[in-house]
Amino acid sequence: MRQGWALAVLALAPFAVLAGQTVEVGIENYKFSPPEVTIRVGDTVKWTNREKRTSHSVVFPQEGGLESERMFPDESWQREFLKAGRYDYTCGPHPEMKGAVIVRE
Ligand SMILES: [Cu+2]
Repeated sequence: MRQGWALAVLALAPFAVLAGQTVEVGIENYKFSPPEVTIRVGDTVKWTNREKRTSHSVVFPQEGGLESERMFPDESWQREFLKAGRYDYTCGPHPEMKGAVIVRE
């Protein structure tokens, strides 16, 4: 019984080590805050709309316009990044809003 438990812990440990961090980006006053984040491969960026009434999205034009769900106030959307590179993004309804995710090895 006790040995079985120890084996289960050992089996799960590698996933705990590999699990990425989650980095938060707020959206307020028609701006992404911070506008640029640097993360590592396997990390996740979580955007949260902190406006009172405006909705936003996150669009990646370099990836065929991959777009999040529309985020209404207090809603979030997240994406895990599995490849190193620079990911510029904007907001669907407000193309003047700019942000970037830099993913390092
Ligand atoms: Cu917007």
